[in-house]
Amino acid sequence: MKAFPKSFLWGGAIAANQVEGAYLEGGKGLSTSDVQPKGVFGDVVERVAGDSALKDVAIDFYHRYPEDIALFTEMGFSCLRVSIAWTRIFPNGDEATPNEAGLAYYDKLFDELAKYGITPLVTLSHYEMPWGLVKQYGGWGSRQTIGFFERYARTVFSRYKAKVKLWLTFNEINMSLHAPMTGVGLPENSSKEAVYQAIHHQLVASALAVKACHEIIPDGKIGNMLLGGLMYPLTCKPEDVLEALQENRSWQLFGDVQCRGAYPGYMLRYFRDNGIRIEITAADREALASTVDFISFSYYMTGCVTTDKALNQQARGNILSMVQNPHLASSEWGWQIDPVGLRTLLNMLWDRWQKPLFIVENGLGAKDKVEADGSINDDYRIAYLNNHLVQVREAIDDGVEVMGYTSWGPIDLVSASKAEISKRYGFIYVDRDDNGNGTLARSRKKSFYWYRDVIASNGTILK
Ligand code: BGP
Repeated sequence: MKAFPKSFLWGGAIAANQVEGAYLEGGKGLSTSDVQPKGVFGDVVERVAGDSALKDVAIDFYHRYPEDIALFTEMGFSCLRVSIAWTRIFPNGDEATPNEAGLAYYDKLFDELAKYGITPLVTLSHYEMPWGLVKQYGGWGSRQTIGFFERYARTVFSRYKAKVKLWLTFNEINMSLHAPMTGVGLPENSSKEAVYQAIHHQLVASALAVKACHEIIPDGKIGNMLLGGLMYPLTCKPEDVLEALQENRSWQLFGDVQCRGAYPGYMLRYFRDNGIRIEITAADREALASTVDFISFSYYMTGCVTTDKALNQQARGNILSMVQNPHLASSEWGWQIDPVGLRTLLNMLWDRWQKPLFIVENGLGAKDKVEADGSINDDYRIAYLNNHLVQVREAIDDGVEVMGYTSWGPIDLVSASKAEISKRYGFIYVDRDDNGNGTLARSRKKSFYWYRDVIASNGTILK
């Protein structure tokens, strides 16, 4: 009978810069997210006294986490994916010693999770890095940033080794190709060579974090995190099929390096063909040999590619550009909804790397309507999640090893792409609008009760 394994982790995923707020409290430094008030593709706007942005307060998780974790517990979460804001620990990024107030904050957060038996899954860097490192060193363009990151990773591994056993290195590491400021701290108009060099530094840093985690937390596990950007050929024309293969390799590259410990031949050819010269030292090669224990990824949509320019009507997700699939419907934000694609992707990743998989983001961003009696009937969200989870169960039945599922944004939060809150993902509604108005009060949507029942039944009520 098709079923989720007993050990399957159920929960939700959030990121510090999209929920915490308190952007200057507890000695925190400015991050790239703090200077991109309009989201990951937005311009950099230097902060000046008296200015404000939606993310400065976000949903005030920094202060309200006990209430929110109690609500997650009510839904039966066994896992919560969070990220540590690097700038709470090293405000400028290059300090010799960490900021104790920042370390103490995450101690309290992890203790709160432990109180309810919720396993934390912690991302070291989710769409933010110290702005100080960008300004003074050129972000990941500088080799020195590898050392700063390793110091940060070793600091948090040592501090939380008894509390956190599951870690992720960089959120959607492949997105740097599309949003270089958010990904690697480089200006949007940077050359391909500069971006790939910065990505190389980040891949080395990721591998050094894997090594450090294994040394410091022998019973821990550390994974990578990919934006699972599955692309289909628009037609069966051989050129389209080849195009899809290459497009998928543009993100699989990251997994290939992180799972196999070296650059694949197709990438070396890409560098050669495009005149891209990357400095890869002998020490880098040695570092890359530390490979991840498991693979995590986000999944929201799929897209198509073709070599036919006339058919190139662009559809856009938050990160990737793609051609529309005539067989799929789209969300209000134009993301093409494809539950079956999740089964395909899980099988594809399993076949390719043979490492356990963790779906650490999936969900539907939608506008919710609060009824006069305060209820929110988000049947569209329930349908989206149900249909995707059914395909996860199919993949498990196919023999794919899946560790767990954390839906994106179990509580409404500030979106990454546009920095708006009206694009809601939550089971829990937060009373705040795009202009920052609202009480920040939390309330349960219809999907809250549905997800609670899914978890309680370990997925058997899915249809
Ligand atoms: C992923 C990011 C998340 C999250 C999600 C939804 O790419 O890892 O941080 O925000 O997308 O995207 P958005 O917030 O733009 O709707």
